[in-house]
Amino acid sequence: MTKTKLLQIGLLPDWDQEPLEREYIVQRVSKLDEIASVVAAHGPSIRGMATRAEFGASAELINSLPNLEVISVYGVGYDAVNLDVCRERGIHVSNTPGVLTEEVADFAVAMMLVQARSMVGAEAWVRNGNWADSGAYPLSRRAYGKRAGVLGLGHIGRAVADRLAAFKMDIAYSSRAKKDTPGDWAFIPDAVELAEWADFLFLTISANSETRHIVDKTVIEALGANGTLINVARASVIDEEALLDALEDGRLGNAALDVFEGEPTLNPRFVELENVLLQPHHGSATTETRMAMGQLVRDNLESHFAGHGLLTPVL
Ligand code: 8YV
Repeated sequence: MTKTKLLQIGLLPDWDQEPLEREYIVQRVSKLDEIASVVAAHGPSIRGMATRAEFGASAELINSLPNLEVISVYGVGYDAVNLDVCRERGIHVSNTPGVLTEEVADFAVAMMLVQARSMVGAEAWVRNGNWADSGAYPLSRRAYGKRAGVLGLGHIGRAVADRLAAFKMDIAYSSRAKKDTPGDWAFIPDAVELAEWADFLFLTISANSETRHIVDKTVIEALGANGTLINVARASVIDEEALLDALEDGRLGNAALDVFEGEPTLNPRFVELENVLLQPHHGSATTETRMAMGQLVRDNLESHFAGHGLLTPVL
């Protein structure tokens, strides 16, 4: 039987690459600027696409593949896939929800603790001999018992909040609608009010045109000089210029960020700051979770091409 041809955008670990190539003819591009030549050579014969969430699939790319049927996204976020064009063209889209929820929640909580307890600076203090030479490291800040605001109580937001509840933190959340939660969690729909209330504000909201820059200057200032902003969602949910300004002049106390505009290249202003924890978009990046994500990408493709529809459809 002739194998189906796939376009793969972004590199995948060998444990995904090998089974993918056993099943399909894979045209792989590691960078977006390599796409044009692959499309020119193979465009009409490509029926499926496997793409990493950060690369997605633009309208231009989708429209250059006239026989594309399915896009399987490696990641839960599908903000980089042009869903309008997929809808028009009847292209099916899947993502990898569920398998990364707990992992990203662990990571978000770890970022809070690392930042509150100044663990990065404290580690350097030990390594560079300051502990022995200068004595104790400056005091850090408490996390347990404080107020945690969760902006976006989807699966990941809920998993974060469940963990924070175990830290005896007060929980409030913002969501489109009130959710079924433990009775003492407060529903504060307005982002500014949530930020005003919170000591730690977690961003776990989906990125789309409605949530773009939902964390703007007003929200950042409401969180304030004693507040910490933790972003495991997408850079687009924050007005990054406003964030940098506020971190630089102390209107915002701290931030812990896993996502950046233009990543993997960062605005150089970030690296000058001592009150921000910078992480390379790796909230889901454990071997266990990445294996499960890769499996789900392949299972979705297999189910589609077997005529059974997608297992975790977005569209
Ligand atoms: C992935 C992500 O790290 O799930 C998402 O939406 O952003 C991450 O889990 C990344 O997109 C994998 O390439």
